[in-house]
Amino acid sequence: MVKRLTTISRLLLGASVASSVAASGCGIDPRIWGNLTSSDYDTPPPAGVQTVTGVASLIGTGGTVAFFTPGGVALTTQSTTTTTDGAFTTTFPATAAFENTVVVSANAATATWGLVPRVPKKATVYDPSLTIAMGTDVPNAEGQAAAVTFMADLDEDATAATLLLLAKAHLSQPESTLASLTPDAVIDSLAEIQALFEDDDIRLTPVREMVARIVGGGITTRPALRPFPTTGQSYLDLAALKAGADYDGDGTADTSTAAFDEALERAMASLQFDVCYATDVIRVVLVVDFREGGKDGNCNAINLWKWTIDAPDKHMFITGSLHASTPNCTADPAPCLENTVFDAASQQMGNWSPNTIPMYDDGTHGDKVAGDNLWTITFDLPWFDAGAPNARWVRIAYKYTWGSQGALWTGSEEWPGNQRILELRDINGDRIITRQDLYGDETSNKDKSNLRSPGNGGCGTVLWQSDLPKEGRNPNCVDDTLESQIDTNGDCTLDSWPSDFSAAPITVPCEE
Ligand SMILES: [Ca+2]
Ligand SMILES: [Ca+2]
Ligand SMILES: [Ca+2]
Ligand SMILES: [Ca+2]
Repeated sequence: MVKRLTTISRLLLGASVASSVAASGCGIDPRIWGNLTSSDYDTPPPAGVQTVTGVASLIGTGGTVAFFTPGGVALTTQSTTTTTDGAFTTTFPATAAFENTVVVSANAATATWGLVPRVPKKATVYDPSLTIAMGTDVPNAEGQAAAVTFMADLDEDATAATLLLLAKAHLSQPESTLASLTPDAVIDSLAEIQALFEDDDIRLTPVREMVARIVGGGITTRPALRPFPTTGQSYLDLAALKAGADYDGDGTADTSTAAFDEALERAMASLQFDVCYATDVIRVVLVVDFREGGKDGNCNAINLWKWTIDAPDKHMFITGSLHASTPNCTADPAPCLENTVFDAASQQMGNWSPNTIPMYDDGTHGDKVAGDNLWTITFDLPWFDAGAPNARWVRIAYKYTWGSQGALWTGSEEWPGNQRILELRDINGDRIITRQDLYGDETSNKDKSNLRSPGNGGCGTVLWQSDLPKEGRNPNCVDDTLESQIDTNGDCTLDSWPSDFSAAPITVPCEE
């Protein structure tokens, strides 16, 4: 795909971009480019990076700076070190959006925290790269720069404010993360905390003073606050305090985290926002991996082209509907769906018209990375909590097609005659249903003619997992009908929850 640059492309791009064209990847936006040059089909420029700069003056020179997703996954590519007076700079790939990123700057004795609410991805590769100073230029949803003055220096107060937001989500019921808040909600919440700090609000003063002593008071042997404690664990790591340390300032050495935990709880009660989830609708993210080399449930290589014929203009579609066995209020007791709701949801999924509902590999609609051949679609589907795992939940059926808009089934479908089935139960507690499938995998949730071998748990068909345990069922039937982990390293053992998507749960205003 690398071709010579035409004169017109040089004029359009300018010399600086043109000089980097040779190093770019294919697939980011070739159609736009093809139209511009009409006859020539040139490689577009690379998407490049967005730059984030910050200061951690308390940490000083030579400290570490680590970045984490709101759920606590380290973004190792972004990690860096501080230079003079704690300044740091890092870059994020502009092909994906990074929301509510947590920053931890540390030296041997202590650590301070901050938040970067939004690092946007580029809508097109021709967008200019941004440099985002943490305190002054955080882009909001409208793309305007918002000031988050606190974050100009990751000091004691930036740490306390970050702690309050992390804890507010973590300690909510059900437990959550800052992924459930929009970046603008985080920007607003930081402004709210800043106003409370400026007013010396007495509800926040105790925890604010404790954080200042813990991170800046020389009473620790190593960083003593945990940004991502496990359930039930304190944010304060008592073992990191020096012997005789007095973190609450009452003149006596502290031997428990109780004072800190109580102060944090009191401060959180002063914050307005709560995280509440919609109860009648759930976000469903379906990702299909169309890369060569995937292995199926028998650990055999998948042939993408067993039933599917390739052509230059093809891309990924999905079609499906709610599954007929979903509890229906005309026949089943509550919880159930009304016919009108059932029909509307099925329509949303394409209602089994092939090649009408496109999937996305352009970084939109929940797709994380453009051009990586992982195709994504997000549906907000009617939902209810059926309670027990062996109750019937909302169920969907679907199939992927590699086709052109409006084409018929033949030569575009994964396989003829069967469908994939999925029950909308949130197994990993993130309030999203995520399912990452391998295109053409006939050993997974393919319903009727399933090729999973008996030795790998197959019996020729798939049973709903929620129909377990039921008398008379073949104990050897695969029940791969729920969101599940995926195999990320090709060893045929499932190891990780899907993370190559960009979606947050559906939140609603909490009732008073
Ligand atoms: Ca004390
Ligand atoms: Ca993708
Ligand atoms: Ca989930
Ligand atoms: Ca694995």
